[in-house]
Amino acid sequence: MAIIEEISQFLQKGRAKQVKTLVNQALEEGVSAKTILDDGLLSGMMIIGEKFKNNEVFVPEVLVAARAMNAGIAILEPHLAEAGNEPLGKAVIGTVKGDLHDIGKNLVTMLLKGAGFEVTDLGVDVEAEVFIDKAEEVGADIICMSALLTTTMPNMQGVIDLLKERGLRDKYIVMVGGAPVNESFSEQIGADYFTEDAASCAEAAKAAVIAKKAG
Ligand code: B1M
Repeated sequence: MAIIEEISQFLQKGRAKQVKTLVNQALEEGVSAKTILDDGLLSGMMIIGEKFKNNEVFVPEVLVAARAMNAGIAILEPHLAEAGNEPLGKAVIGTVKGDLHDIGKNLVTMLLKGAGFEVTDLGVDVEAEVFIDKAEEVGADIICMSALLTTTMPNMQGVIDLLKERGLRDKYIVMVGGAPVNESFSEQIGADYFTEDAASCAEAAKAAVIAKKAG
């Protein structure tokens, strides 16, 4: 589909304005929000990620591409998040301390909302105390943590350790994810769920909350 390829190309060039126009146009043409996201925005960002790894592009190019990605995602949000009225449960989410990557976290937020959760987004570079204090304040069921750097993954453990210290570990469902995170790391730090992508996270969150509420 030509328009999807164009979205990917403009994203890679960091042209947020064109990305917005084309995303709107694709929606008008009846292309599904999921196809635009997966085959246009995410595939463009994967190409940038590969070039970044190979030193073919650098932080400024990645930043403008990320800005274009977020601009496109913002247009898709109402189409991806079609929640009902009653919240299914409450979640707090953030990218862990030291980590500024937020695109994946924003996608997870959007799909959790779509699955019917009330979500408090704590942003990036979130201290362990903030995850827990906010979860207590809003009466969350789930604490969701995202990490994109191998150096910040251990900060997920920090949140779980602090939950234990405060005698709150069993009160929350703890979910982790992000490109370097995997099932065995999740088990090692004592999280409840690792999921690979935003859609699986939303599905698992829904099942976990329903199971928890059923006792
Ligand atoms: Co950064 N960066 N970055 N970066 N960056 C990576 C992560 C890297 C893999 C690039 C590379 O070398 N190939 C590398 C990490 C290497 C490592 O740790 N092993 C890296 C590096 C090194 C850095 C810096 C250190 C670079 C520097 O300054 N020298 C620096 C660190 C800054 C910091 O955080 N302190 C840095 C900075 C940046 C930018 C600011 C330029 C920008 C971020 C902009 C932003 O987020 N607003 C950026 C970007 C964009 C990337 C890449 C290219 C793309 C990340 C992304 O958004 N992907 C990335 C390369 C890559 O991942 N291929 C890279 C799209 C997004 C949808 O995917 O976030 O993985 P992702 O989310 C997925 C899943 O992981 C999952 O759902 C999403 C899909 O549905 N998911 C969850 C995410 N969170 C979840 C939580 C869940 C469940 C699923 O449960 C709660």
